[in-house]
Amino acid sequence: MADLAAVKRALTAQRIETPSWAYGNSGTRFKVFAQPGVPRNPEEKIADAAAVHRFTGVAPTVALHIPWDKVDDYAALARYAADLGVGIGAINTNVFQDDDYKLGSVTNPDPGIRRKATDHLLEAIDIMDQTGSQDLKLWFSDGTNYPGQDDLRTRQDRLAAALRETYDRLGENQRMLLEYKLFEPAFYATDVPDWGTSYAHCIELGNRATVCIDTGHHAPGTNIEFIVAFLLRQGRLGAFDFNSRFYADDDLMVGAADPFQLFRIMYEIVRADALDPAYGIAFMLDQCHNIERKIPAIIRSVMNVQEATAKALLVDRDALTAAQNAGDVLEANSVFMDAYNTDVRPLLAEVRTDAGLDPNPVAAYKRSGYDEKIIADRVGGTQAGWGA
Ligand code: AOS
Ligand code: ZN
Ligand code: ZN
Repeated sequence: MADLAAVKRALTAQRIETPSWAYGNSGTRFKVFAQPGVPRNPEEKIADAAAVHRFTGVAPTVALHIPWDKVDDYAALARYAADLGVGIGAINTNVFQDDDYKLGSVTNPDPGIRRKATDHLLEAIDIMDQTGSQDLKLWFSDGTNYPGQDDLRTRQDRLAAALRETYDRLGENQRMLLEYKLFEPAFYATDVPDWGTSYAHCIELGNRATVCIDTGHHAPGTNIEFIVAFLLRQGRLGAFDFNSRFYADDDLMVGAADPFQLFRIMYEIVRADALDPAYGIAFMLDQCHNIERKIPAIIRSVMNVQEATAKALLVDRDALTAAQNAGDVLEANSVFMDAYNTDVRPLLAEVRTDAGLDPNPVAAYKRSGYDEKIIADRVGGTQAGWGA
């Protein structure tokens, strides 16, 4: 049996980072459905993240995206966040929304454009120095649409050069998180398409370069928990971008489409003792809430991660190992499924009550009046940047 007191301690210590862009308007390339009360500036996005933290108790940091969250004084922005009880987390870069990047950013055939893209990555590190952020998150939309369009191997050389320059500028306590994505917006070949490519570049760079797994960035049917287990074993798993998908990079609420997959991923985390924040994995959300209210959706997402984690912590590891070693396939599977099929909601309600929180964060948010207040106060909220 899992030790319940230890399970509760682990759930209390768990940390989940929310993304600033999830609070703003977003949509698909077909339509952005603007919502009332969305943030008009980075400060208001941070205020919404602070609201999520107030009701969940486990989301004390918010990731920024440059230039969507551009301000004059980042140190002041970090102080503003601290006053609201949250910190600034990863700094996300953007080398995908400029006409110059049509043929790529750091892999572009034009050295001038490569310089511009790399300078943006370096600028993001300057911002990290001011916000106290430890993580630089890189996602490149670079790739090609047609066979022969550009030289696949040379593009890897250009990528490696930009990553090297960026990595070398990182401070002692800063890390690089290199995200991969199989497809989109490039359709024929993506320059960082999979975990193996990201991992190989990280190995070349050094210890502070790690892989970021966005759960929506794989081919259908990919065994993501295997990737998690492999990277943990190699010490190269730096972060997650959690979300869920039915078809492509849907960015839906994590745990909504496939809660069993999320459980299997969290089991590998628990198995490696990597849940504790001290281990260093950044558990981030990367989501867009196009048709639902954003703050309760983010609260719901945080709760989904907590539920998957609680189930993973409840796996009877001794019984599982015994069944595995005995080659008892059915028993091993049944031990695993017993944990998944446990209703952990009462346990999480208890954890929240013990922490002085409402046991039902979504209901508490709805009762709080925050939603009505932002709708009344904020007129003309902005778009996060996606679906423009
Ligand atoms: C894009 O598909 C990726 O998921 C990135 O993580 C992206 O940069 C992020 O959604 C916004 O910064
Ligand atoms: Zn992502
Ligand atoms: Zn994505």
